[in-house]
Amino acid sequence: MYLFPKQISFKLRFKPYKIWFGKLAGQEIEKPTFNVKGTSKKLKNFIIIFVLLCSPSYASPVFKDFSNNLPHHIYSGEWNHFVGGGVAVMDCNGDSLPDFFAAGGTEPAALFTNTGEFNFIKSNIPDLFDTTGAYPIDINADGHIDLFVLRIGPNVVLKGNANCEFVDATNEFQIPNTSQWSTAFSAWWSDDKLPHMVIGNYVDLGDPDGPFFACDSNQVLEPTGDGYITQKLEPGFCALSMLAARDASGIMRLRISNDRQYYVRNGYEQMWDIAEERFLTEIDGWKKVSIWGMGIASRDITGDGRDEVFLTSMGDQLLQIAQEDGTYTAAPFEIGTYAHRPYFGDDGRPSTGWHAQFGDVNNDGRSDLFISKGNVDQMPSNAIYDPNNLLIQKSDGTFVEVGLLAGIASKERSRGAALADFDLDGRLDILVLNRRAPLQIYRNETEKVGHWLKVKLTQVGGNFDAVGALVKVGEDVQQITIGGGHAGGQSLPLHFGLGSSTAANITVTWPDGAVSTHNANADQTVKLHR
Ligand SMILES: [Ca+2]
Ligand SMILES: [Ca+2]
Ligand SMILES: [Ca+2]
Ligand SMILES: [Ca+2]
Repeated sequence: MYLFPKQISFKLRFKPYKIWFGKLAGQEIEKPTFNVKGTSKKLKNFIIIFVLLCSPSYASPVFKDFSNNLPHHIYSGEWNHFVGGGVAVMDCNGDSLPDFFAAGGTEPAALFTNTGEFNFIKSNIPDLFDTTGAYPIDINADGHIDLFVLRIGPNVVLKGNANCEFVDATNEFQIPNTSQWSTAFSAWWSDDKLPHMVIGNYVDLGDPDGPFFACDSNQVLEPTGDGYITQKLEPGFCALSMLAARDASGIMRLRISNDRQYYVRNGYEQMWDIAEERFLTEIDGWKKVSIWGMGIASRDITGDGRDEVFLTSMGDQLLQIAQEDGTYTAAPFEIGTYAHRPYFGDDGRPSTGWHAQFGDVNNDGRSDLFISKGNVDQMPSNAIYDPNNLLIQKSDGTFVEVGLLAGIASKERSRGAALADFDLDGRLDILVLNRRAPLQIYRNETEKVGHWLKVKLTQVGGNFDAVGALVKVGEDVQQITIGGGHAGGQSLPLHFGLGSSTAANITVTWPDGAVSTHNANADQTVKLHR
């Protein structure tokens, strides 16, 4: 959006504009490259101002609604499908176009194959009911993504092939029968063989005193060489999201975000040390925080290499800043991410947040944040009209809401979602799965965006997609993880916004600690294999 003053006073306005745009873009303003020699001073100044006004401000993302291109699919069901509704995004046929699996609740789960230009077709998969979500993971390291499908009842592993054809491989992969109300998932590799997988469970449906205050235990699936054994992870506080990642200390730990059901049991957010197989306590600097945890997003936004953690909830959405001493501190309110109530409309009741994800939607080099929102169902304490958020990070590190302007403010009860580049133009698009309403997809059509780079790692051995690796592009570091979000995740190349940079240095720390460095021109996907 450009605001031209009615009368431009060149002398007075030149500097403020220069400063304003420079600050907004977070970089030095480039001098105009055309020849202004010989033009009058007044005209020269006008040309410079015009160029400055037309420089990329990266400030106003524009999305176009392509939901009508999607075959019909909703997430449905009664109270036991108030939570869940995740999407898993991956390329399951090797054409680079992201495809996706969507949970259906009491409707059958569905697989959508991306045929290009924002067209999707429903593909055949085994009939699966009572699904809550799914995470892509290549369990057998054959280069084809598999899906761990979360259900109310036995969870299912679908084995993928080169053509988006999935078959039930729960028995073939010797996955134990875990018949609970599963709502969260994460995974990591402790060696070069099979992954550890962890399942977060919600309410214990077998508890005669339930459903309230009857949180089930969680489970770790531990590889034994050729199959798995299960180990209970207790206490469980009704997990709705789990993420195994390097924490603020740089140690691989499992963060568990827990829902409100635990309040009577004095529950709290949990952090489990993977190597030591124990929960952190106050002695470790793990402060007890109690929220209505629904989803986890994680990304370094302060530039110190430590990932911040964003936790969706009811009312305040909580951003925790990773500290140098390995602890987390709640971000100041002024940061602009609390998003505690609808940002427009006249429903002033608190918001309900679900999936959250960081991603640089304008490629200016700063991570932005998408949050899906929606009432549990008809909960009168919370907003019914609760639009999804798109928070753009400014150069000073604060965030500003642009959801309405960008065209992604939906009135539906949103649950799972994904920021992913569905048309491979380098701009992150948005997919949203809704409770009792059709799927939505929005194409990012922002014209003035920065350069970008995507990085995809693969390696030989049991951890084909190099989960646990760190990828540094310029000064921006991302981890390759499985987990987080709300009931769904993605396995896609990492996306980096580069701002005005037309090339970047890439440093990869592979899961075994080996480091490799690379150079790449901007605006492409770099595939690194070892
Ligand atoms: Ca594809
Ligand atoms: Ca596989
Ligand atoms: Ca950005
Ligand atoms: Ca795109």
